[in-house]
Amino acid sequence: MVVQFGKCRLEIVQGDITQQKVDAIVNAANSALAGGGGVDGALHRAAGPTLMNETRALYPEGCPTGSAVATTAGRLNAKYVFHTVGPVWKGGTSGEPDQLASCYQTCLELAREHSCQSVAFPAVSTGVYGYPIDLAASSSLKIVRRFLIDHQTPELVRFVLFGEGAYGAFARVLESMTE
Ligand code: AR6
Repeated sequence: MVVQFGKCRLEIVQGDITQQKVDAIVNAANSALAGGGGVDGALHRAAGPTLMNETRALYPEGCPTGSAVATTAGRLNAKYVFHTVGPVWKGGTSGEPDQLASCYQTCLELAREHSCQSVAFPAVSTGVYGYPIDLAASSSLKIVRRFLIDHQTPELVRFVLFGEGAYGAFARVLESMTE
């Protein structure tokens, strides 16, 4: 499903984020940038050791929740990986929505700084970190839509959702944005 905001395209697809051919792929990392399971494990495996070598050298103190840092992309079909750290879901009253929005905002700012015209995001925080998928879909799409309308860059933002459930949750929110 695709929605156009001016000259920018916001797209949702079901698939594997490691297979995307875009300027930047976003990783759902942890604050130590220590690698892990889910998207993080899959991206490190597909990219090779470059990611870990660079995060260790450039960001030895890790990355705070709600922020993001950039590395090159090793063997992935991308120029950069933006490692963002989503909030752990604690019921929704500990600042999780703002922290999640801040992940997307920071990644889109990094895309602008690095002249990236296409960015692929996973549904940050909705796996190991337990963020309810419907709430994540709503917050994530809202902040991305706002950024695209305000800045008219990057040309393409693609959410790559891992299953039908996640795709359906994002599709329902995106549909409501076109009404
Ligand atoms: N492509 C697209 N989406 C995927 C893929 C994939 N290959 N694999 C999983 N997902 P998660 P988080 C979906 O757990 O919740 C790691 O250990 C998954 O179904 O990767 O932010 C890190 O090191 C879910 O919807 O990220 C951190 O410690 C979404 O991607 C922690 O997990 C995010 O799931 C971060 O947890």
